[in-house]
Amino acid sequence: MNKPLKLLLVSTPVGPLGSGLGGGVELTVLNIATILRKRGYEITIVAPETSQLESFSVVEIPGELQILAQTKNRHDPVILPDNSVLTNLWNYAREVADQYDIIVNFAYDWLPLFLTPFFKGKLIHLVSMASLTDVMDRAVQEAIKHCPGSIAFHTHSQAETFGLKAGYFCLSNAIELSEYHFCKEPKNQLAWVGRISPEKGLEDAVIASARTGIPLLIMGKIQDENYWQKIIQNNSQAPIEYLGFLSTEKLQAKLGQCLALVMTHRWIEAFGNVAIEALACGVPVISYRRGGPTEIIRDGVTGWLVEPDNINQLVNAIQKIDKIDRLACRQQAEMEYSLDALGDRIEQWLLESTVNRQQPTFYDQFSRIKTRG
Ligand code: HBI
Repeated sequence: MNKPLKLLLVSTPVGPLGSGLGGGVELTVLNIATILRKRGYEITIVAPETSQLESFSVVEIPGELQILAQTKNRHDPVILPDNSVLTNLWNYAREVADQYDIIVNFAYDWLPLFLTPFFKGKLIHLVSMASLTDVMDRAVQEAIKHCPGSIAFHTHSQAETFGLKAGYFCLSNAIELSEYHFCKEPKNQLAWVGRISPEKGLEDAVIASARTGIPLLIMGKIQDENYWQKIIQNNSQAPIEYLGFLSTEKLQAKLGQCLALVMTHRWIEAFGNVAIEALACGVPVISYRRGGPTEIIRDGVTGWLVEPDNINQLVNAIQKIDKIDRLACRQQAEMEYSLDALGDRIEQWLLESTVNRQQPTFYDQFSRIKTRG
């Protein structure tokens, strides 16, 4: 029996796990850790102090949190605060590296990407957002050059924003499907879910709600208060209801009762977790044809893709939403976005990321997985 592979997962430096500051990455770390532990890997997670992650013990690292990358400008230099938790995380990873077979980075930051060749091909990265800054673009491209197979994205459209057409692994994403329940008969209402911030384009969904007269349930954290106030002032007649930032259990209960989820993002979504949460509840997705959702939604089968920023087309799609079979939406989620489906893709990535390394024991281990079938 081969010894189980040991993996070190290094989390985002923007906040402790469980704080919500890490956004979608927190759920991604939990889902990947859960499915790999279930498949016999030994998982250790290292993250900023006070992190908590369900049934996982976390190695907690002190230090100043990192600035959010999406607040940076494209040509900004790399900025590291004094006693940076990011540098402390990677000092720790260096100290323990010999105890692990693979180190997986989840931070969207220059430092770990730059360090890829320093870890002799053991370090791989899941890049969590589309291209935002020149320094990160270059660091991603250099990591691929030095260590082929070391970079994974959620979608091809996300990879394209880094100028990449090949040389990376496409992981998609997943959710714990057992937490989402199929709803056959929706109410006459629409859903919009996400951080309330300009790049998410909420105003278009609100206008579409006003034009169709169909109430819009809005769920998510208000990240930009001025932006939110402006939407309310400019659309006082729109039938909208703000429900706040909900737990997965409450979110899926509300989302499931909607005719459709409307996605109106201005930026290139790396993936669009809310789209697979909707599909899992049997809710069709109407989205701008932009970024990750274009690789999730089957146009005309599990939702509608419309011309970006075109509110008329949003309205047309809403008015023909009954052409979409809600069961087909749930079935797509079960086929492609279960933790098991993600587990297969992760193991494929781990295998491909090590194929360039001369470590025969590695191959034995993977051949065991491959033969398990
Ligand atoms: N910013 N600097 C930095 N590092 C991250 O890891 C990071 C971020 N902003 C947002 C973020 N991670 C996650 O919320 C998204 O990747 C989902």
